[in-house]
Amino acid sequence: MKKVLITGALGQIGTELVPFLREKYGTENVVASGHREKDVYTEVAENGPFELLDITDRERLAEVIDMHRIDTVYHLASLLSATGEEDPQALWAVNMDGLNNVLEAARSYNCAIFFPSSIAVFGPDSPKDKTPQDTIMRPTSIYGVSKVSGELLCDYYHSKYGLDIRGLRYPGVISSAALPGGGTTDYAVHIFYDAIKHGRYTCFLEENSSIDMIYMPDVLKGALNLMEADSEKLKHRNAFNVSAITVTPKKLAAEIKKHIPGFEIDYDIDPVRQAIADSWPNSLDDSAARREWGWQPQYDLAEMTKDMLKVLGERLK
Ligand code: AKB
Repeated sequence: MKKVLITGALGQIGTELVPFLREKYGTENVVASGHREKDVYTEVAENGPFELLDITDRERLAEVIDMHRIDTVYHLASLLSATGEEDPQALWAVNMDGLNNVLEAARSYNCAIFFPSSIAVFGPDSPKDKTPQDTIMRPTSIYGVSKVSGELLCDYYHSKYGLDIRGLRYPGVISSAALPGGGTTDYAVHIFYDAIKHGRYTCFLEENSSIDMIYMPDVLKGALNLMEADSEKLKHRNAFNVSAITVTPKKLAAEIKKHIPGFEIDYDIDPVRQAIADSWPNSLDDSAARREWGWQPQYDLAEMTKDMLKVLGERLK
């Protein structure tokens, strides 16, 4: 049986990945970790093994891996694109020093690693539509710079030390259990909360800003399927484009309106996040993921919207 460590376990993805993997591998075999004192009092921490862990603390990371005999790390601890522009140095410390620590610990303890990358690896010079798996990557956000550097570092550790490192380039993630923190695609989550609570939403991106999205059940399934895929079949291993829904704020609002007819959207553009969004692809080509390990998302725009409104509606009652 696997022994898994999840870093950044209280974030948007971790909050749902922890119970998902505990269901699969057994609660005792999935160790969640977070860096804030208050993380100890969360459901994720109370329902199974939990360690306080600051990812920039290399010794503590090695101690946790050693103590729990970890063989697989889902390394989710990361700062996102908008937060990164506020404090590039803090982003570099968490995203790059943190990843470097994980790779070094994985080398010592021979762990497999899941590393989530992002559409942020692409920049204004990348093809805008159906951006290919392998193409020019010159990102202009510090977050994108860290993710493209992270992908290269993971490749290096695979070829130099033979570590089994796999990863996905996530587009915006839509989910109902935990809010995203400090991303450019956060509008696609906030819109649901405000639609349910207030019947209206003020969006910080322009109405026709196109960015791909993916719904949490597909995020979880994708990560697990990639980690369990036959390594012989993986040509790209680390950093597969994945996508499910190509959407703009205007299209998403129209879909929500089908369920909440009085719903209204208006716009108050945040120049920082708009500039980041403008530098990213409109849509991704995820055919390499489909071909090499059978990526097949279940949720399109209509199904995701229906499910989000139902699940979140219950939660916010
Ligand atoms: C962000 O908006 O920063 C993230 C991402 C696309 O990686 N959600």
